[in-house]
Amino acid sequence: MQVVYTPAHLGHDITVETFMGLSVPANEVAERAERIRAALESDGGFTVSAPTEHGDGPITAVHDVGLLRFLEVAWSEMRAQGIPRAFLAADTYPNRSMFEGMSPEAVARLVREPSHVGGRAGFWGLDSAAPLVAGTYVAARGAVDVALTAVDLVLAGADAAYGLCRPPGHHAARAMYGGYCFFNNAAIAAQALVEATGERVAILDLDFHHGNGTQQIFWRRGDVRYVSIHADPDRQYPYFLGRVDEIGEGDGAGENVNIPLRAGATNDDYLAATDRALESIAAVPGSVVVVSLGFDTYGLDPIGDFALTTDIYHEVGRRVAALGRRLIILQEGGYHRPTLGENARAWLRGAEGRPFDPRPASGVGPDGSVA
Ligand code: Q9C
Ligand code: ZN
Repeated sequence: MQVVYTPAHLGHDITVETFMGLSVPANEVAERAERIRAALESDGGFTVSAPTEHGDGPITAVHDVGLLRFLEVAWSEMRAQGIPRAFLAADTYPNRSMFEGMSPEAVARLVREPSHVGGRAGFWGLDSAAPLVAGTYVAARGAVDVALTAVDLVLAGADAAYGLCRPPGHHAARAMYGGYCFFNNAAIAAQALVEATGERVAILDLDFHHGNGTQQIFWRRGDVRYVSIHADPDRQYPYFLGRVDEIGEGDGAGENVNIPLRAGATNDDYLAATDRALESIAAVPGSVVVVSLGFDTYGLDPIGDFALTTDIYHEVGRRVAALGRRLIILQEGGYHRPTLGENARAWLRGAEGRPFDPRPASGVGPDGSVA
């Protein structure tokens, strides 16, 4: 399988994130993508290539141009405003109750992006878990180009392509970044596929977290079906979206399918959910599926609470490929660094119909024990 990767992600070299008001070691670090690249290179069955530049057009096809412009200048703005922080995080977020009683028209007219960069980050941001550093914008643009180049490979005839996107994307909405995500790589890819093929496109989101951004972008769209398996938002980020009764509206009514799972969800729970998700995708016409692939469903993931093992990723990849549709597979989350490479190798080999040949992953045994 062809893999698209760019070292541009290395510029998003974050070391800490904010969690409930405290600085903690960052989860979404550069080592993640390097582990996956190294594992795929050592497999011998993958060819890694660089993305090509696709410009602003595909980004503003799904994102507010204001978000693009903010992310482009946020770092230099922070410096220009004399704020000597190691990373940019918001000061104040516009909680929806701040505007209670105001008509939607009044909110649109009166509430605007401030000039203070801590206010601007609150205006465009969802949470404090997406620290922005000097190289973030270039890295996020690189991840978009990785996704779009994977789309190009499939449109040129490949059955499947894997985009090693970093930073990830599925929490980023039309006019919002957050949850380690800046641009929604999968949504941008799906939109490009709709435009190129004229067909309906499905997005299968297998990250541990609900892809609130992708859901938001296609909420009213009848041409893109979003199907997601994730932790119940009652107990996990993003908390405010991801429930079963979110089915879409207007042309999109019935096109949004959320499958929330309990804490401790097992391989069997996950395979049952996968089959339901695949049934929903098989029910709509179309020849391409964008997969938002996360390994934070893994049993040892530091921020997830499912119990999946490496071998199940091989089976999930196999079942997704058995849909018989072309696949654009894009990396989202997954934070247990020692096993990321093996989990990716297992999934992608499954999707190609190749057997999995487990290798010890950096001293971590198949049961998760650390040597
Ligand atoms: N204690 C993705 O997986 N909250 N994003 C983390 C950790 C933010 C996850 C809290 C999680 C965002 C792409
Ligand atoms: Zn996640």
